[in-house]
This record gives sequence, C-alpha cells and structure tokens, in this order.
Amino acid sequence: MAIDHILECVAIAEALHSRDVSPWFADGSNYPGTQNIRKRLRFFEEGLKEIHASLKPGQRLLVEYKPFEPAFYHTDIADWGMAYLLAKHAGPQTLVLVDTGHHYQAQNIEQIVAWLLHHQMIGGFHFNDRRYADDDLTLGSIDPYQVFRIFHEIRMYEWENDVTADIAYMVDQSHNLKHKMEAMIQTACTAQELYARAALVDHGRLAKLVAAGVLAGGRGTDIARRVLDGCEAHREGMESCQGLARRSPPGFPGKRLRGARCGREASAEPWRNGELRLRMRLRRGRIGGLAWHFRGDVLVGFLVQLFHLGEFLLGAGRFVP
Ligand SMILES: [Mn+2]
Repeated sequence: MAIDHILECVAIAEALHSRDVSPWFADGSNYPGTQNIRKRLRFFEEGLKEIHASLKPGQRLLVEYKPFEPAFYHTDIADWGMAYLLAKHAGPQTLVLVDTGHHYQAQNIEQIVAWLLHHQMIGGFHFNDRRYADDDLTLGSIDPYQVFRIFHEIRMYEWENDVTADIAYMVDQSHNLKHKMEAMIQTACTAQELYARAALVDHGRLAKLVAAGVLAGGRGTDIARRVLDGCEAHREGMESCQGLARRSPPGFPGKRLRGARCGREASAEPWRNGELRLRMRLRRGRIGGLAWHFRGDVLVGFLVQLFHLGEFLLGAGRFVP
C-alpha cells in the first residue's frame, strides 16, 4: 500500500512537472525486539528500487533521514549514512535529502553536507532551525552560523569544481506561535542573507591561508589586535577630552567640552570614536533669553531611566495583586 501511494506520488509529480519526489518515511519502532531491523531494511531496499524504476528521466527521488521521532527506539533511516546506502542501492536517480532539524545535538551538519557533495549524493534540503529535537523553528532563529557554514561548504565545493550544485532548497517548518506567512518570509530572507554572506567569501584567498596554516591563529590574533586598538583609541580620546575639560575656563561647559575636537583627535578610524562623540558632544541653544545646554549622554540616560520607570510601574500594576 505504501509503495502504491509513492508510485501515485511519482505520477502526480510528473503530471505537475515537479522534478523531485521527497517522501517522508516516518517508520520505525518504539521498543527493542518488537521489529526485525534487518528485515525492515530489506523491505526498504526493495521498495525504493521499485519506486526508482517508476521514475521518468530527469525525475529524482530524495531520501530523508531522521534519528528519532515519531518512533523513539529506532527509525528505519536514522542518519545520512543509511540514507546514502539506500539511495545508492535504489539507483542513480535517488539522492539524499538533509533536513537540518533531523540531527542529534551538536552534530556537524556541514560535514555531512561536505561528504554528500564529495560523493555527489546531495539532492536537497529541508530548512528549519532547532534547539532540542525536530523543533521546526524559523531558519536561523537559533543558530544562523550553522546555516552559513552549510552554505559555505556548498559555495566552496562549487568554487573548487567550477560547477553549480544541483540542490533543491526547500523549507520544512511548523509554526505554532508565529504567523505562518511571517515565519516563511523570515526564513526566506534569512536563507538569502546567509547564502549571500557565504558567497562573499574569497575562496581563493581562504585556500591560500589554509594552505599556509595561518588561518586558525591569524584570524583570532587579528581580531584581538583590532579590539585592543579600539580600546586604546577610546582611552586616548577620553584622556584628551578630560584634558580639554581641565584646561577650559570654568563656567562655560559648552566651550569646555566641545566634542568635535575630541572626535577629530580620536578619529584615526571612524568606528573608534563613535561612542566618544556621543558622550562628549554638546548642544547649546537659547529659549526665551535663557542659555541652555545639554549633553547627549545625559539626555539618553534620562530617557532610558524614564523608560525603566514606566516599565516598572506597568509591571507593578500588572503583577501585584
Ligand atoms: Mn523534512
């Protein structure tokens, strides 16, 4: 019956000009000894072979794996290796599908992707994000770097081999707390952004750095130096401003703390003195004949405190019985 159903899916896919058929095999068992694992494996091998025989030229059958759920003792296709072997056994139009939520904690998904790329056995993705199990959360909401690393492996493979990997990028999410359209737009935008980031990597330069063995230490050192440079510039800037403040005539803070001067002195790199300028800039004006001035940071601090006070009052009103 299950095979008949998939054969019907293959026919429908052909009628709809859908190249890929991606069945979800939610099969397994919940207790040891209740099923013959090897017998089920043979059923799977025979079934997939039969389905492969029904594929039209150009159609692809994608085999998805998952370690647990809905079965909690064993699933028939529990990991990428099992999916790979089944796909190889079924025939050349069968490939592996990677659902990013179908892995154990801390599993190196990009390594799996790299292996499947190497063997030209990756057919597609089901994108989603996860924290505990197959949470089906919005892509990149928990670990955007994971998605970047996957895209990086793909782009690296394409650069090295001068090909475009024929991968079906699909989304497999289930949103219970978010509007589904909102979640889908977030996922599509996140995927595009992270793919663009991976596409920006200079693979030629990266390969040279890897070959020279300077990447692991060099990158960290460079970042550490930049951070220290920034701290140093900030410290110098603050000292020069304090010095100006001490030298200026009393009674006129507007002149005493003119931020532009401090900004220029610390502006070896623009990003270094952003905070400095915010803190030290003065604005002066005249209302009804009264001279007034304020410091930007004092105003911002006041507004933040006001916000917290409001938050506190609202919270107190809501939660105190
Ligand atoms: Mn899936």
